[in-house]
Amino acid sequence: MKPLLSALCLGLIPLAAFAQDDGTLIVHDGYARAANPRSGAAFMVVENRGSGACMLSTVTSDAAERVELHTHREEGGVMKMVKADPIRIPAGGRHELARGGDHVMLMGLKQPLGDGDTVALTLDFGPCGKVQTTLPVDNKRMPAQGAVAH
Ligand SMILES: [Cu+2]
Repeated sequence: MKPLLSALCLGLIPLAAFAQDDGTLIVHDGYARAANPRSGAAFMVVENRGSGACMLSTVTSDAAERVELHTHREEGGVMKMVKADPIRIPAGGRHELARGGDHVMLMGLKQPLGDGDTVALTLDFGPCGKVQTTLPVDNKRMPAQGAVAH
């Protein structure tokens, strides 16, 4: 009886020790830019290194009165900016928020976004948790090739 119990314990403890889910959602290559003194947008790459899909549902920031996930959609031959549905990032996948595509919209900026400023964002992935990131403001950065202007 005793040897069997110790074998079970030895087998279970290492599993529990590895049950961590920090650092599975990575934000990189992010920056924010002004559209005008009252609004701006943030762009970044979100990587899911976890073992399950995660949904980016909302983004919050103290820098603006309202923060929304936006995307561009073609309507009647015109590219329009509309509110985006939650963005699903599969396990091992990545999602790019880029100019002309999905982006974080900052509306009602408390201060205009100047080069060298930073914007702190909280990305809410629902059951996958929240990720905080601080992005530099870069108004001079050019859109990636093929992307349309905001
Ligand atoms: Cu927008």
